[in-house]
Amino acid sequence: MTTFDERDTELGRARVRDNEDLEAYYAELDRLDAGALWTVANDIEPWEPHAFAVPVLWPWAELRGRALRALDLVSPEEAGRRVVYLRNPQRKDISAACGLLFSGIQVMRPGERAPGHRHGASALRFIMEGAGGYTIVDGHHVDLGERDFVLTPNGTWHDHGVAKDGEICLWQDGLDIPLVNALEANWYETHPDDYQTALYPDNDSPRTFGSPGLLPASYRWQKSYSPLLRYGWDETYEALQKAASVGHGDPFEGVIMRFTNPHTGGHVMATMGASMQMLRPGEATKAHRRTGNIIYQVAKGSGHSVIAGKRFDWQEKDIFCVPSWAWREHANASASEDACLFSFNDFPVIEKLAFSRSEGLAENDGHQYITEN
Ligand code: 1HN
Repeated sequence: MTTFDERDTELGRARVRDNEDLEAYYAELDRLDAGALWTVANDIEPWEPHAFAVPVLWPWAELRGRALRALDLVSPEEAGRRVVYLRNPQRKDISAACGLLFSGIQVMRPGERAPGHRHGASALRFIMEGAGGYTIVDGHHVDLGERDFVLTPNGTWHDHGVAKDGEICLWQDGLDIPLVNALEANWYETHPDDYQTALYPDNDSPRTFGSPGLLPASYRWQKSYSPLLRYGWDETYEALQKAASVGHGDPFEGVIMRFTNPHTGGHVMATMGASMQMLRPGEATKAHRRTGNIIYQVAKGSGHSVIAGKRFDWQEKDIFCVPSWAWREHANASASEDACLFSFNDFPVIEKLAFSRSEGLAENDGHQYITEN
């Protein structure tokens, strides 16, 4: 786990050397299902936030065809959800893509429906390809278009489908499943009618809550998640462009907008947040690091990110992750077009538990040295 650090010789760190008496003592404690803290203290108290996950880029050029093959191999009824999940090589045991976040690619063909269910985990979706997709969340029917961002918060019934005259749809599913399982709080129910029936007019959620700066005056919202279930790409992209036009920007992120619960201004769900950022033509950000895990999807354009000293080149629809506390910086490859990155994260949890910490890189004009290719 934690490797030896020269600071471990400092007073206040465990530095007991083994001897025969101690070994006999440890064996006695072991038989009692106990142990001496100083044998594990340095491992369980890292000097800095320690991420298990490593940075990974999943290229869409490789993934897309594999996801499509699942169309002929399993039905949504057999599979429950026809999803190819993205597995961090260091998080195989918990099926996580990064930190305690899950990511997968779901694929559905026209006329298909995935049965309704609900669970303790929350989910979000970022639509990658296809027209005619929809989801029903607690009776609210929401149409899904490319690059839309959609919520299915914890405990809500959800099922998805694609209209008969639609296209094959592919989207990224982001879930907090590994987090909820780590907290031993997950549960699962199938819908009593197999599939939900819409209980409200189509798209009532975005139509009621999706107008900037406006909320129904009489509405009272008590839930832990946003009443706005879909954030459309056109409005999101326009918001970034407008902010950029008046010089808004961040040296570490470019122009970045956080998806918010319009009722509170806070994160969209209790456990997961999400953002869209724009790297202006030719823009390269400076490196910083922070606690919390992030999974990115390239919404538009191409470029590269340097993560923990390693360069990852990305194209539209590639997915990549940045583990907690890894240095990261992003660059747009184009001098004439902007590039946009969608991302989701565990920041609501980090913030609620008061674990937020961040810093910019001071050396080398704020850029990492590339140490690994
Ligand atoms: C789930 O419920 C969906 O509802 C997708 O579409 C992916 C991955 C793990 C656990 C539950 C969905 C999922 C999931």
